[in-house]
Amino acid sequence: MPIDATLPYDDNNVFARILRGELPSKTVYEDEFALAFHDINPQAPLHILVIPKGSYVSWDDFSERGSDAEIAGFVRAVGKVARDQGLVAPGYRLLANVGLDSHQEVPHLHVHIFAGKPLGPMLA
Ligand code: IU
Repeated sequence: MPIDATLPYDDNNVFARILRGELPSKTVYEDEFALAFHDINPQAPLHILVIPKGSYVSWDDFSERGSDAEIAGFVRAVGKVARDQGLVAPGYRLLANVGLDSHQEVPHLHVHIFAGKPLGPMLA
């Protein structure tokens, strides 16, 4: 079910539980600001999610309440994950869903990295 991105942060969402180590994830990168792991239901040959360590519902919430250090750290982490995975030359796609119409399902900000094949034109 898609979530309403205007609702308050839910501490029991699945990505909060991954961050607390209560649920496993196939981690590919971690630093002070971000955790990156393989999506459990990949939609491309390589499908990684990058999440901020802070408690933010969506890109909207993060861009409004996140500190400059958190935002810079998170953006740099997304770029580093892609570089570390060797994705810059072949290319990759970033996506962040926000709320109901986007069909955001997990109420903790996540940036999808899709890669591993020509992805074709963007579909709205
Ligand atoms: P969305 O942008 O909120 O629609 O994407 C949520 C993603 O989280 C989706 O690709 C799921 O496969 C993925 N996911 C996951 O990797 N691990 C989980 O435990 C759950 C969802 I629940």
